[in-house]
Formats: sequence, structure tokens, C-alpha cells
Amino acid sequence: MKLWSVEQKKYTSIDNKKYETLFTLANGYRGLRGQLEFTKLGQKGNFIAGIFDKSSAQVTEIVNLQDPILLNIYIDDEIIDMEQCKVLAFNRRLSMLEGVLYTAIELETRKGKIINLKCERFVSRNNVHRWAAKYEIVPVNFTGKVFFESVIDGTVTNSSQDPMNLAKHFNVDEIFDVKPGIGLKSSTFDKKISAVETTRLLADNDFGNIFKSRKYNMLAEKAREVYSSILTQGELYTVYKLGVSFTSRDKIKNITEESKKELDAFTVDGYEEEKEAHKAVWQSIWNDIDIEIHGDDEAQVGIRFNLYQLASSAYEGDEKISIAAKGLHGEGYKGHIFWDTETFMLPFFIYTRPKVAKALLMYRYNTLQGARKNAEISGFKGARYPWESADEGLEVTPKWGFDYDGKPVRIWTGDEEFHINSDITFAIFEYYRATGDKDFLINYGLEILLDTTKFWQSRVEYNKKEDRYEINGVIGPDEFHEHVDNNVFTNFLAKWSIKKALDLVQWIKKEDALVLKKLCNKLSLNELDFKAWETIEKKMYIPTSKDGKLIEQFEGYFNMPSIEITKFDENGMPEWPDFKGLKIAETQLIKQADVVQLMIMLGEEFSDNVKKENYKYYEKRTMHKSSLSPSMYSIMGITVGDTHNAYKYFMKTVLTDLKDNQGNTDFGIHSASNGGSWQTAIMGFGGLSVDKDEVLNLKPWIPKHWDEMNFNINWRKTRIYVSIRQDKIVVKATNSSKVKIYNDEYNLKKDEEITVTR
Ligand code: IFM
Repeated sequence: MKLWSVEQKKYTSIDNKKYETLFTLANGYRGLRGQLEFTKLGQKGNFIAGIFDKSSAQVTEIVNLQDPILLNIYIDDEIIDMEQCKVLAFNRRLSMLEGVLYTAIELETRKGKIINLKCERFVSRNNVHRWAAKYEIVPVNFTGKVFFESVIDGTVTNSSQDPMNLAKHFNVDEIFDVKPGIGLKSSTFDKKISAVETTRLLADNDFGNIFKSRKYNMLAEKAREVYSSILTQGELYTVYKLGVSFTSRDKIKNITEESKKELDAFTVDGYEEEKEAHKAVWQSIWNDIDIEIHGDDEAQVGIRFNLYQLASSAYEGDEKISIAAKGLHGEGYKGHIFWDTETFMLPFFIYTRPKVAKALLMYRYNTLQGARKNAEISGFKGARYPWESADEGLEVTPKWGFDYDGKPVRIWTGDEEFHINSDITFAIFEYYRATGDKDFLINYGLEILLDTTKFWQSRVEYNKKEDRYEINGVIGPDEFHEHVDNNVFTNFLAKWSIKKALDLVQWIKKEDALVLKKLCNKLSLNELDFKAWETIEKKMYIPTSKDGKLIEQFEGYFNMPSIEITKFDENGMPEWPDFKGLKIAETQLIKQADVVQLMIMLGEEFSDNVKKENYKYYEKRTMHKSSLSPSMYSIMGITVGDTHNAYKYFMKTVLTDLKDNQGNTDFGIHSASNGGSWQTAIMGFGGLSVDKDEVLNLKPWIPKHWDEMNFNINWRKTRIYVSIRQDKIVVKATNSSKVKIYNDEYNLKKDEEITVTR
């Protein structure tokens, strides 16, 4: 169990927000932050994917909806409250295997009454509309009256602890009595998206109901039902809170009625039955996604935590939602979707749960209209995906932020971080290459590719003097440097993407010429455009050093003062060097992997020597101020045979939230670093890559103190099992397949296990 759990052993209210993030329960449809019922300190969160609103906020943001979790327990007139009672025992444990949060506490009230509580909570994966909690209660030293007060709180706001940004995003439309049970229906201000939460308290003990009397109230924006009971000292009592949620996004006629019906059905099925079904779904998810690490418990729990959070954040049942940078775990980055999804998380889904990968890519297809609008607004053609995206694909990056003194700071990423377009097209090919899903490529991927290429065509600038195409005034992945010209990451991927579009045009002409005809019509494209694309692709400028070995992150980068990192903190991460009176942006220090990121994404485009030289150069200048960075350096280090930092970067990534090493776990999970953790394990330690001839290649290296690492991946409808030990590699496939191990080719027969010794 230890290797499947995340535990909190001590209660300190200052840590509540962090643990609420770590203990969030989510099923991709929705996320409920792991707030403890018995405290008011923290930042509650009920997010349903796809529900965004702007109204009085700075930009469109994910809506923190009415809170259905609240349960107050009173012993006579004393409320059970962590801050008012003496905490005699405390333990919280997230079982990642089951997707269940367990809480065990013993509290003594100010009048000396001791109560023992064992609680469970889950957000169902079996039926995404259901969630539930169970409370086992023992009055330790008293017999007497206890009240159970269940509340749905409609007073919730976003940014509740940030006075300048506090905003309410919904109206409470209806509060109702489900007799028994309560309901609250809300609707967002801008788009009038309705959400209904209904809950019911049940006291289903061996001898039946323990509730004596019930009272229902509507208190302003809160729905409330209270039950009284007489509890006997030393006896065990069980109370359940069942919850059901529907929204108008579910395309159901009457969501209030549906919610009541579903609550009855849930009551009939019962808590335990739903929990078992939920656990069974998690078990099957784990069969797809687990990575076993033997010989390093911290790494084992760490990697599972990241896999768990990725799987929790996605839902294949809705192709109009994607995973936010902070998952369904908090309001950080306003619930916006970044390149984090395609570049960091998607590989995990492509290789373990391809249906989810497709749904995530469909979100981009379904937001193409917004991307077209972005291009138009900024004076370009085609489709320009937003750097930060919400429900429509429109650019929602805030234009301004504020520094500590309240001084406005212009945020340029939404204006200049163009590489998002190619991050998406890159992901489309990654998906297609691993799944062979032609239907997706023809009906959706192709349109994205053509329209984003049309954008590049209008965005590039021709430099007559140098006879080359340039992309100027951009921000690359390294966000320390703004308004730069010819960022290699941006230019190289745009060039790669244009080439892919041209290849695809040739391919579709043979495969299904009608599709191309229709698309040319729809997107106003013709052969002259394709000719222009060819020229742009050939003449795209890629800055390098004079000897061609070092890639210059952007034009002029090598002329800036070179300040190297020489000091590291106790975790081996860089400390700020002396800037010698310069601003960061005036130095070669970078925030996160940029050139190295490119060499990982397009590994086959760069020689081993180029990778090595660039890794060495940029590692000394990368501050890893984004959680997206260390994983990329871990993978590249292993690739170029410099393994001395690989484990350190891996642990930094997998423990990003568990150790809160970016200091902002309070605001949500770091989803990209969840994805980076998977990539480091599989592409770094597993050494998985795909050759130019599209054969899987494994070149594993695992840290000396690991005994073995085992995982599964899906490759073109075949599941491949890989076990890496210090002295050998064991591989097995569910269909006959070809794999390379350290560049030697093996033809696996169906279900045959091969062992390659090192
Ligand atoms: O997308 C990232 C970006 O690369 C660095 N800043 C945080 C963003 C969201 O995670």
C-alpha cells in the first residue's frame, strides 16, 4: 500500500491549500479539491471541465462552482472544527490505486467531548456525474445529541484570497429540497451555462437509519439539510453523503430532474457498490499506465503520483475540453490550456490511452474557429492557436500582470509565443505515427495543418538581402527573452510543420483527392500557396554558431554576455548567478529548455554530436524556473551519455508537487511536469524513440540503485511490455512487431518474450 499512497501525517492549517491540491479527486469531467470538511481555512474548489466565464474578471477563467462537499458535525452546540478542537490524532491518505481519499481524525472539543472520525471520499470514474463521502463516527467519551448539517454552498467565488481579482462567475438560480437531499442550480453570467449539484445524507447502519429529525433550509445562496441523532458512547455510526452533478454542457433536457433521478439511482446502488465500480475502473487504468520502479520507493511513489494526476485530469467522453496547466486541481493560470498539453502530457496518453489522446487533439480541432479569429484579429491569415486557451480557442492570455508593489507588468506571451501552432501540429503527427489513426488525420488533423501553415505563410518575413524567411518579434519556450528574432525552436518547428503539410498534401491527393479539393475551397488555398510554402520551408532561417555545432537560441543570443551557473541549492538546482548589473533578459541565462526542448521533440533531425554540444552549452545557462524544464534536461543528458544529472532532474520533476518545489502547489497541480515525469521515465530511462523508418528503438539506462523498471506502451494496436534491469532488457508484445534494442533489430512474435543481455 505504501507504494500506492500519498500521506499527510500532521495537520497544520498553513498547509491546507497545498494538500487540497495534492488530494484533489478528479475524473476528467470534474475536479473536487481535497478540502477537509472540518475547517474553514483553505481554498475550496469545484471545477467542471469546459465551464469558463469572464464577466467581471480580467480574462475568461475556469469557474469555481458551488461547493457540494460541506458537512458540519455538531456535538450539542459545539461544531467540530480543526481550529477550535484539540487534534488528538490525524492522518490523511490518498490511495492512488483506488482513487479514494481516506481521512482519520480524533478531535476533542473545548468542552472535552472526544469524537473519532474515519472518512472516505471519491469522485467516481464509473459514472462521472457521481461523487460520494462516507463518515464512520465513534463518540469516544460521551453519549448525546449530534447534528449533521449538509450544505451546498453557492457563495463560492474565484480568487477568494486575492482581493484585487476576486470575481463571482455564477448566479444561484434555484435552491431546492430533494426530500431528502438538497439541490442548488447555478448559471454562469456570460454564457448561462447551468450546473446542478444535488446531495443526500444517508445514515445506513446495520440497524437502519440513525437520523431522528430533519430540517431543510435555504440560507441566501446556500442549500442546507440538518439531521439530529442521539449517539451512544463507543458505538460506531456510518453516515454517507452522496452527490450528483450535471451541467447544460451534458446536453440533457432537464438537468435538475435528471440530477434528482440520478441521486435516487445512486441511493439504490449504494455507496459501496459505486465505490467498487469506481475502483475497478481505476484498476483497468493502472493496467494501462503503471510504471514499476524497484529499488527506489520515493521514485516509485513519485512517478505513480504523476501518472495518477494525468489520468485524473482527462476524460475521453468530451472532445471540447482539454487539460489545463493546473489540471482540475486549482485556479492557477485561470484554468487555461497551454502547449503543456500537447508537448508534455500528450505523449503519455498517446502511448497508454490513445482514445484520450484523440479527444485532447479534437479539442484543438473544435477550437479552430477561435484560432482563425486570433489570426484575423492580429492581421494574419489561417489559424493562430492561442497561447492560453479556454472554451473557444480565443486568445485569453492576460495582457497585464502586477508585480509585488502593484506596478503593472505587460505580459507578451499571448502576443508573441507563436510556437503553440507547431506544438499542436507536432502532436498530431506523434499521435498518428503511434496509432495509425488515418480517419483522424484526414478528417481533422489535415485541416489544422493546412490552416496553421496558412498562418505561417502570412507571418514569416522575407529578408531580401539574405534571401531567407524569418520569424521576428517572438517569444520562444525560454520566456526570459521577449521580442526576439528567429528563435530556432519557433523557426525549426514551423519549417518542419510546413514540410509535413506539403507531404500531407501530396499524400491526400492520392489517398482522397476530394478531401483536399473541399479543404482548398473551405480554406481558400490553391497550388500557388503550396508553391509558396515550399519556398518558405527551404529558405527558413535557422541561426547556428560559425562552426555549425551550436544552435543559437535566437538571432544575436551568442552576442549577449555569457553568465554561467556555478552555484546550486541543497537539491542541486541552480542558484541565481551575479548578473553584473544586467537584467536577466540581457544575459544568456534562460528560464527553461528551449534548444534542448527542440532536440528532444525532433531528435532524429540532430546528430549525437550536435545534441551533446548544445546540451553542455545550455545546461550551464538554464535556471529551470519553469517546472517544464528539468525533465527535458534529464532526457537529453541520458541521450547524450551524460547521466550524472539525469536522476536529479527526474526527481525534481516527479516531486514538483509532492515537495512543492516550485512553491505554488496551492494553486493546482503542475500537469506538464506530470507529463514530463512520464517522458523522463519512458523516453529517458527507457530510452524509447522512434526511428526515421518508424521503428521503435529502446536504449535504456537506469540509475545504479534501481533494480528494475517495468512499463507498457501501445504502439499501433500492439501492447509492448518492457522490463529493464541493470544487466538485461526483457520485451514482449501482444502482436508480432519489430523493435530495436540498442540499434539491433528484433522481430517479436506474438506473446513471445525476448531477453537481451547488456
Ligand atoms: O506553458 C508554460 C510555460 O512554458 C512556462 N510558464 C508556465 C506555462 C504554463 O505551465
